[in-house]
Parts: sequence; structure tokens; C-alpha cells
Amino acid sequence: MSRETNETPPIEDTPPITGKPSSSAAGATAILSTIKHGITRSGITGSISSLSKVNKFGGFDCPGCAWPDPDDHRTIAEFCENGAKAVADEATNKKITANFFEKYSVVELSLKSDEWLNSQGRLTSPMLLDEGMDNYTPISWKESFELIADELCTLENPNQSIFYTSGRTSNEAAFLWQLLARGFGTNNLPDCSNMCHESSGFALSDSIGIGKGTVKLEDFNSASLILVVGQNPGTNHPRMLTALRDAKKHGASIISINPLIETGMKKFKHPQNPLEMLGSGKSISDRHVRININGDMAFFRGLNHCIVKNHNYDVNFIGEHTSGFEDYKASIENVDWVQIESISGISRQEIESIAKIVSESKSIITCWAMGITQHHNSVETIQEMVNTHLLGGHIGRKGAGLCPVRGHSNVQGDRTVGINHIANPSLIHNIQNSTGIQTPNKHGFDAVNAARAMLEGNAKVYLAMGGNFLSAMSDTKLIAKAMNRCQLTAFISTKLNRNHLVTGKKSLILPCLGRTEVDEQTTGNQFVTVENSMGIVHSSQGHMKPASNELLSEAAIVAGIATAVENRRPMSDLDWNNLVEDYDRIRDIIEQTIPGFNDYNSRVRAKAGFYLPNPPRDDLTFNTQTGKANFRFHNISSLSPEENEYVMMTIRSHDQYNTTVYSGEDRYRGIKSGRRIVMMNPIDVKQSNLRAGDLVNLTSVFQDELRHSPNWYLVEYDIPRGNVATYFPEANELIPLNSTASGSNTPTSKSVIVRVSKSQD
Ligand SMILES: Nc1nc2c(c(=O)[nH]1)N[C@H]1C(S)=C(S)[C@@H](COP(=O)(O)OP(=O)(O)OC[C@H]3O[C@@H](n4cnc5c(=O)[nH]c(N)nc54)[C@H](O)[C@@H]3O)O[C@H]1N2
Ligand SMILES: Nc1nc2c(c(=O)[nH]1)N[C@H]1C(S)=C(S)[C@@H](COP(=O)(O)OP(=O)(O)OC[C@H]3O[C@@H](n4cnc5c(=O)[nH]c(N)nc54)[C@H](O)[C@@H]3O)O[C@H]1N2
Ligand SMILES: [Mo]
Repeated sequence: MSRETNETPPIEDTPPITGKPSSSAAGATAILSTIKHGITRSGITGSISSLSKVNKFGGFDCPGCAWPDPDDHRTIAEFCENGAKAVADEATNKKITANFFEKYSVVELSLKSDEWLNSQGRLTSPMLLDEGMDNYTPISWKESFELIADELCTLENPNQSIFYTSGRTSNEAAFLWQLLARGFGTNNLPDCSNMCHESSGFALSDSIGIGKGTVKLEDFNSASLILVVGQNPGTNHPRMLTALRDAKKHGASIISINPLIETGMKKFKHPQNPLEMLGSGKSISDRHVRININGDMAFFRGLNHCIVKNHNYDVNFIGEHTSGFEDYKASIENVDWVQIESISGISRQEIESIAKIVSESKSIITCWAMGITQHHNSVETIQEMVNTHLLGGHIGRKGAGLCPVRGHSNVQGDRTVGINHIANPSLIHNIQNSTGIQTPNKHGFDAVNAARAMLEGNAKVYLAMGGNFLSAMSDTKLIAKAMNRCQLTAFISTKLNRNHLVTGKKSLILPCLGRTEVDEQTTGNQFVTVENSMGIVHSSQGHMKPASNELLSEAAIVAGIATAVENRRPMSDLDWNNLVEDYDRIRDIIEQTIPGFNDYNSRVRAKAGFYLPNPPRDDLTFNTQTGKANFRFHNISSLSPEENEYVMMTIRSHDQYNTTVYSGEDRYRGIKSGRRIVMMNPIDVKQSNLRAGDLVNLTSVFQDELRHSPNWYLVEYDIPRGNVATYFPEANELIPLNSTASGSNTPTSKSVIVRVSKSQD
């Protein structure tokens, strides 16, 4: 029998407090908010000492996002309000001890809000929730490792285990983690990327031969046009606003393409510039394209049609570096403008005028994030955006290129060092050479398939390197069932979250060191390495005293599990504990296994680290099957909501980090409190006979499945008609597990069809 824990946060029973969206981002309010979060969580000295080390040479990498730092200099404080919140959240001086778990059963804890769970502080010692028990109780590290190894080694088949990874994990820990999984005999390595930029990786690999972006930070200063598509940098990548502001100073125009006018794209006051702080701020975007949710593919098709029709393409670049142009050109010579206008919500005239700007721009950068990657047709949309770049030759030269803006601070690095459910033959070959590990060549489960396997009883041990799979994934109720069906769930974590409460029959919390903390091993203090959104690998070293002396580093925990497994079932030539004594030894094996890491240990000690090779950017080499960059054509697709249905996107508020909720405020959007809200166009509100403040029920519609979620407060907001917005993770119970992007299998978190009806109470 599973414990009756709540898989979703409790329903808020007070209406939201709303006001007007802010007119500028950052500025004094951001500084005040930073200080408030820093001081209340880690005390004044703790917050100043941790913030002074973030993103500095010799300091630690900001756990906030993957936006890069300048190569050659660091400003007084290379951090932002939301990075500071992420740091303060980890560096908090509040702690969860064994007494806490004695006091609260998991059922009681599951009745608390996500904000409350996170605010209890750092996890400090390993805990076991034993079969049939309601409370976690203390367990030693050794017993934890033995328990995991016992459960793993009694499985009928290694593919009944899942090794999940979230994107904060260092290269060293991630590399060992995937070695452990593959050595144990499975490629079941789902990761947060599967829910995030998988569509970008999939589309780009096929189009240009690398699943990463092709720009450097310095390119922003020589770009003439920057498109920011489906991204909210003011909240999620605030340091990007500095790059956009500087790009403007150097002459770039900026166009934002988004259903919402996000505050960061309006105006920005640099927190380290006193003159900007006093004034009204620097305007960022020159033009806003108010696109419908999921209208981007139609929009870019319209754009590319105009470019082709007016012969505004780069014949030399296309001839030398691309394949498939003639077919593509023939396919888009005639387009259905009625279809394009109705899907995108943008008039033909406007698309034509933007096509003119694009054609006249010498060098274009296109940035995108979750507004593009989490739809049923994300891969097709991204390939259409790549086509725009190929038409103008905007790739592999100064000031131009593709820029998928990554989320988690090391999600790109984790992939580079082998976190991937795909059984890549050259990786498997290299791993065997460097470690003796024989990996099966069958692909493993991604996030969606891992959930299905657990649900169907085909996977029984779920191990997580960070993250909160329960709340981050679509279809929360099904994921809860999937977790409950497991024999063992184990979470290597820094902070308490809902997944620790919705578990398998047995469950372990394995508390680890965070980025900000000193990581001391027998040979001395260690640093770890990470890769940012632009392919720079650099070091990160914590300076704070660990939250508890029982914490182990992520790498040490993996070594502990691996050693216990090796004792039962030898799998490699490695002495795992010896590797962890000195992380240089782990990096030496990474160097022998992963291309691009030659002289890893010496190059990563250089001030700003080193760039990994990026063939399209470095010398216009495209490692695709054709040896060229591919034009790809797909028919325009869209969602087809019925008369009374809306297209819903699930987005982040200003005061959350993915499933970690800091507060109920979404300052830039004018929401002062309340997360269980639906933002809807005022005309739609009126036409549905509803009123702002009404309590409504949401029902999502997918094929013949309906999912219900009660009691959301209606908020009038400037969003296109027919579209609504809610926050994740609250709205995840409405997203069907089977609703995923074609190709990448990413849950369609931004393409959910919903009905909105008034609550009866
Ligand atoms: N403070 C903070 N920083 C973070 C995170 C966090 O939660 N908090 N999360 C990190 C992670 S893992 C990630 S992946 C990134 C996420 O960074 P973002 O992608 O900026 O995050 P979302 O809130 O999902 O925002 C999506 C944006 O896309 C727009 N949008 C939605 N649908 C569409 C569409 O169909 N077309 C277009 N053109 N736009 C659309 C929305 O209006 C919104 O502005 O941020 C990272 N950084
Ligand atoms: N509806 C909807 N769903 C979404 C999205 C969306 O836009 N809409 N976005 C998706 C995206 S882009 C992503 S990336 C996923 C995020 O999915 P995840 O990465 O799984 O979730 P997080 O909320 O980032 O994980 C937070 C937990 O990680 C642990 N943690 C924090 N720091 C560390 C560390 O340094 N080490 C270890 N070991 N643990 C740590 C803490 O215990 C914390 O509670 O969510 C996805 N889900
Ligand atoms: Mo993400």
C-alpha cells in the first residue's frame, strides 16, 4: 500500500493580489529584493561573502542559469537578482535535521506548500523512509549505499533501473553517474534536458550537425539584429539583459517575439550603473511581435517565404555550405497567407516588414528558450528558424548565429560528458577503452519513457542526481503513481521537495554539498567544472562552510554507490573512491573519453576556462550526413482548439526556480501574490461570461482524454485572445504524459488545450 501523500501543492484559498506590470527590469527594486532574500536566508555576512564569490575567477559558478560570463573581465559583482536568490537559497542557514522528520510524517509534509517545503532549509544527513513507515529516520551513508546496491542487484534486469539527472550537477559527478548507470548495464539516463532544450538539440543536430548554439558572447557586440523568441530573460537569464543593452550600444536592433510583453524586454536599469539606476532605464526591444502561442512556425515560414520571393538570400553561402535549398525553395514559393496569419496572429504586412529588416541585417543572432522548445512541433519550428539563418548565411561568422539559451547552469555540460539515454556508439566505444565498462547498445529511457516504465512496473528502482521529477514532469498524478510503484526511490539533493514525499516503497534522501560550499577530499579542497550556454568549460569552487559535516559531495555519493555495486557485481577497472580523492583523476578519464577535453586539467585552470570545439562556429564545418547544413522543410502545423477552448502555456514566475518556489510574487507581471492563477485576455474573460477574480476550473483536452484541475483564480492580462497562461509546476497535472513534441519527446508544456469553467462553490 502506498502512503496517501499529496502529489500537488495544496490549493490556495486566498485570491491573488494583482497590480500593473512593471515598466523596467532590474533597477533599485531588484537590489532591494536581492538584499531581502540574501539577508533573510543566510544572514548578512553569509550573503555578502557568498555573493562576492559568484561567477568570479576562482569563485563558484552561479547555480541560477547557464548564461556565460565575459571571457576577459568580471564586473564588481557578476550576478543578478535571481542568481542571488538561487545562491541565498542554497547558502541558507536554516537546516533540516533528523528531528524534523521525526516531527512530521511524509503525509503531513505533503500537505504543506512547495514554498514552505523549500524554506525549511538544507538537508543535512541521510534519511530512510522504510517500507510501511510514515516518517523518514536516520541511516548511515554506508547502509544507504548497501541498500541501493542490494535493490539494484536483485532486479531481474538492469533496465529496470532509472538514473535521472538534473542540470546543476558538475561535469565530474555527472560523468561518474553515467558511468555507474552504463556499468550497471543500462542506458536509462533521462535528464531535465528531455523536458527543456531536447527539441533544440534534436533539431540542430539534424540541421547543422551539432546540438548546441553557435555564438560567443562577444558576437552580441557585432550583431546588427537580435531576435529574442519565446524567452523571458528579465526573469530567467537576467545577465543576458546586460549583453542585449551592450549590443544595442554597438548598433544592434532587437525584436522580441512573444505572446507577452515581458518587462525585461521593455527597459532595463543596470544594477551596477548609477546613471541608469536614476533614469528611466535603457529600452531593450525595438519592436515586439505579439505572436499567438505556438504561432512561431507559421511566422518564420512567412518570413522565409518573403526572403525567398524577393531573392534576398545569400547565393554563395547557400551554394557552398548548405544542402536541400532548391527543394526547400520550391516548397515555400507559394504559401497560404490566411493560414499563416491566423496561426501566428501576425498580419502579412507586419511579417513582410520584418522580412525586410531581416534581409537588410548584416548579421543576425536568434535566441530562444522554452517558448519554442515545449510544443508538439518544436523541432519543426526550430528547423524553420535555422532555415532563416541559412538563407542569409547567418552562421559561423562574427556577430551571427543560433543561440538556444540553456536553463540549468550545467545542463549543457552534463550532456557533453555523457548524460544521455541515447546509446551513442563512439561514446560506448570510448568508455570501454578508458574504463573497461561494457555498455549495452540499446537506447535507454528518456524522461517520458522512464515515467511510462515505472508506471507499467517495468522499472523499479529510481535514483535521482538532483531535481524534482515528480513536479517537473507533465501529468503529476500519473508520475506520482509511477513513483509509488517503485521498490526504491533515492534522491541526491540539497533541499527538500515534493518528490521526497511521493516515493517508492522505500526511499532515501541523500544530502549533498552545493556549489557554494567547500568540497574537501583526502588530497585537499577540490573544484568542479561546468559548461555554460556558449560551450565554455570552466572551474567552480565553493568557499562556504558546508551546511553540515555529514554532507558528501555528489561525486563521493556516486563513488559510494558504485563501490557497493562493484562488491556484488564487478563492472569496471575503476577504483571509484580513489578517483574521488582528487577530482583531477576524474577529469583525466573524461579527457580520455570525451572529445574536446585534451589537457583538461591544465586548460581548465586558466582564468576563464576554455571553449569546446564547435565546428559550425569555428570553421563552417557541418558534421551532418550531407556534410553541409541542411534546409529542412515541414508542413506548417498548429493546434486546433474548438470554439470554447484555449491554448495554455505554463511559465515561470519571477520568484521561483523551476519547481522551487521562493514566494508567491511575480513582480514584473504585477502579480503581488498568488500562484494558482490563469492569465486571460480581458475580452475573452467578458465573452466567456466570467469576471476577473472568478474562481474557475481548468480541463485539458487531449485526444479523448480529459484532465481536471479545480479552483484557479482568473486574472485579466495582456495576452493574445484564445491564449491563457498558468504557472508550472501547479499546472503540470493538466499536461498529458502522451502529449510530447515529435522527434524530441519533450512534454508540450507550452501547448495545452484547456476549457475554462466557473467553479460552482
Ligand atoms: N530565476 C529563474 N531562472 C531560471 C529558471 C527559473 O525557474 N527561475 N529556470 C531555468 C531553466 S531550467 C530554464 S529552461 C530557463 C527557462 O527560461 P524561459 O524559457 O525564459 O522560461 P519560461 O518561463 O518557460 O518562459 C517562456 C517564455 O516564452 C514565452 N512563450 C510561451 N509560449 C510561446 C510561444 O508559443 N511562442 C513564443 N514566441 N513565445 C512563447 C512566454 O511568454 C515566456 O516569456 O530559465 C532558467 N533560469
Ligand atoms: N509545465 C512545465 N513543466 C516544466 C517546465 C515548464 O516550463 N513548464 N520546464 C521544464 C524544464 S525547462 C526543466 S529544466 C525541468 C526542471 O526539472 P528538475 O531539474 O528536475 O527540477 P528543479 O526544480 O530544477 O530541481 C530542484 C531540486 O534540485 C535539487 N538541487 C538543487 N541544487 C542541487 C545541487 O547542486 N545538487 C543536487 N544533487 N541537487 C540539487 C534540490 O533538492 C531541489 O529541490 O522542469 C521542466 N518542467
Ligand atoms: Mo530547463
